[in-house]
Amino acid sequence: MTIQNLFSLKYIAILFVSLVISNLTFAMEHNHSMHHQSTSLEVHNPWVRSAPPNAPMLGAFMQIKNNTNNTIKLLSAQAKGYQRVELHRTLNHGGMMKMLKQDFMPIEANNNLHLKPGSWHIMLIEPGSVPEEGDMVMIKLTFDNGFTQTIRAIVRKGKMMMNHHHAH
Ligand SMILES: [Cu+2]
Repeated sequence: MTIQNLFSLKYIAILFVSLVISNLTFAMEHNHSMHHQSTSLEVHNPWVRSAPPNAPMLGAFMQIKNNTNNTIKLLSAQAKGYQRVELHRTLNHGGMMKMLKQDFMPIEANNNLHLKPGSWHIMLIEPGSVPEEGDMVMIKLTFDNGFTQTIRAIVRKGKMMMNHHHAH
């Protein structure tokens, strides 16, 4: 084998390796841009139901979308200006609608959890002052995958059993 042949072999090898690397880089960049298009969790239409100025608590509602292949749990919610924030679910107990405190809210893989009146909700308890219609309430959500998100929920009117008969 001549020196020239050896050089060209080396050149081909380098060319091959650099092709593989550029393909890898492309794949990584591609994944990266995909990640930006759909985040693992999305929160849509957050709102707080308006209440009288002396209300001891307010309900917060939203849709949480899980774009991953695993169930994600909402572990807690926090809001400044409230003594306590709890995760609640309203359930029918022998004809009586009861609110029960939950340790977490499960958001199933590739699915939506709809927080709405008469169902899952976030309970904002003992407000320093009750917000008015049109106000924004900042709520920080903490999930079990380490993800946190602070959302701005608008205060607006809502019927007690809004969308109750709407099938999902
Ligand atoms: Cu409640």
